[in-house]
Amino acid sequence: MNRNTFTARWLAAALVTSAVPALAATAATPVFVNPNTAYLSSADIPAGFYASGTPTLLDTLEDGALDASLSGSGGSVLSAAFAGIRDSVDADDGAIDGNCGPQTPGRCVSWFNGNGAQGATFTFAGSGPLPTAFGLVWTDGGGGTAVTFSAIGADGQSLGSITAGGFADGSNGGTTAEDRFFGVQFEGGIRAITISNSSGGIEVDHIQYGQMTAVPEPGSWALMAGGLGLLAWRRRALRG
Ligand SMILES: [Ca+2]
Ligand SMILES: [Ca+2]
Ligand SMILES: [Ca+2]
Ligand SMILES: [Ca+2]
Repeated sequence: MNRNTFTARWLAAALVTSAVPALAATAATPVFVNPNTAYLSSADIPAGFYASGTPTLLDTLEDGALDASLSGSGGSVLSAAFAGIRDSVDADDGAIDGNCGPQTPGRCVSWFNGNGAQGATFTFAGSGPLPTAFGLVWTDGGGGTAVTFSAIGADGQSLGSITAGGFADGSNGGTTAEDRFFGVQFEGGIRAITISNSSGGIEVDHIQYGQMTAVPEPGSWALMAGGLGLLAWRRRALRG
């Protein structure tokens, strides 16, 4: 290795090293969360799902509408005015007490589709970068149901799916111990997520997205840009 090659390699290594501290672990291939524990409030978002620890958006639906940064298909918001069966995330009525349903007036809004096999799809419609972490909470479905959660990437490609089941409690009265978080992380960007049941209807809540890796601080970008400029200059110098 001659001196110039060594210098170029050192510069490249220094550049990579300078960028690393601002970034968390990455997922070059999609990573699906195993929905094996109950989700009773946003405190039950799996550790490490979002780089900052919190989502960019968490839509509890309690304002009666899906956030404008999302479009939803397959079902609709089941408002608090609906006197029938509703099944929201437990904490949405202000207390983690084993239920969140029509027994709490004015609270416990969810998303429902009577056609669980069609399921519910949520597509990012915001102006910023695509989410790299995207999820929701399954709150109700048929007792013997298999639940399938899938995702679509930036180019419309399938990012795969996960199927789980055995947690439905056979009640549609707003019980919450069965409720499960389904999510996917992918550093290439996630355009949409879909969840479906093998039978019966489906109900979901706490639709949410964010970033799985930290966005570099402005200072880090300046350092990286400066490093790239130096590397380009050095390469030109080597050719000259
Ligand atoms: Ca509750
Ligand atoms: Ca809710
Ligand atoms: Ca439930
Ligand atoms: Ca249930």
